[in-house]
Amino acid sequence: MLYSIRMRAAEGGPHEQGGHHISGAERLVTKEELEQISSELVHRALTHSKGCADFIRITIDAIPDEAIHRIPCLTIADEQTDGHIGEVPTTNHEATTPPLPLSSHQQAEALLTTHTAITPVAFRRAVSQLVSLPESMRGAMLVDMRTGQRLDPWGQRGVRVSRMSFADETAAITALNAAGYSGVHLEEALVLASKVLSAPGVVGELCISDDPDYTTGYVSYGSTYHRLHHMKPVGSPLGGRLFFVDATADIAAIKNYLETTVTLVNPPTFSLQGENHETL
Ligand code: PML
Ligand code: MG
Repeated sequence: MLYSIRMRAAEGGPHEQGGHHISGAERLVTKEELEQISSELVHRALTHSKGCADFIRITIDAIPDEAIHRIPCLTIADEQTDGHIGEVPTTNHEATTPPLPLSSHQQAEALLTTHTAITPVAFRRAVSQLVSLPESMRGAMLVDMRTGQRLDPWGQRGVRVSRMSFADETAAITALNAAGYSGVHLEEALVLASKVLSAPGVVGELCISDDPDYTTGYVSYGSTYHRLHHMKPVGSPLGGRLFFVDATADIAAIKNYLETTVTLVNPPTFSLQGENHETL
């Protein structure tokens, strides 16, 4: 029997009463792990770079074995960018041989629009909606992959991906470390991104962390997760997630799957081992 343990924390009161979101995290764990993980999640809420929580809610539910859905882990790719975030007006990429790397947002656009049906117009419109919000959303925005129009009606809450974990966290972290990857941001994002792309109708994701000191984000599509550095300025608390979907997709079914289906992600696999990809 596994237990779902979920933490959400805010400053200035509960989220429902206007509190400012500080942190959210979760795991699927055994009974023996519950006390240790609860204490780790409380510690995280009290020491977060976004502030010190004065509201922390921990929810624990037992999960029947037959409710558990297993999925593969996305494969990690590290993308080279030129160290800038967006447009770089002085660089003429066409005239340069070999071509210089793109900025992080240009590379994100190139990856998603070359390998999926997401259009450049949709990418730009969706990213501009995300980065012009006054405050980060708690969940993700669902956007039309052809137009970039927001499709979900859930305001600042959006869709919150929940009830997921690595099937064997020790094996997953060992495999990540052996390939030169470490850090809770990457571990949790890889689980979440794997679940997101397993939802019917989702063709791609873009993520910018809302943690002020963490500027690495990613795009994902198919079976791959592409890490991108410098996705926002250091110190910015603005981030979020965009899930690109086909306009004909069933938005309520996607939300229901992402929020409620209990999902275990198999450990990641790597073809090349041993490079150094230090993360926070
Ligand atoms: C978050 O803070 O929720 C997003 C973390 C993105 C991790 C990207 C990476 O390091 O691969
Ligand atoms: Mg965060």
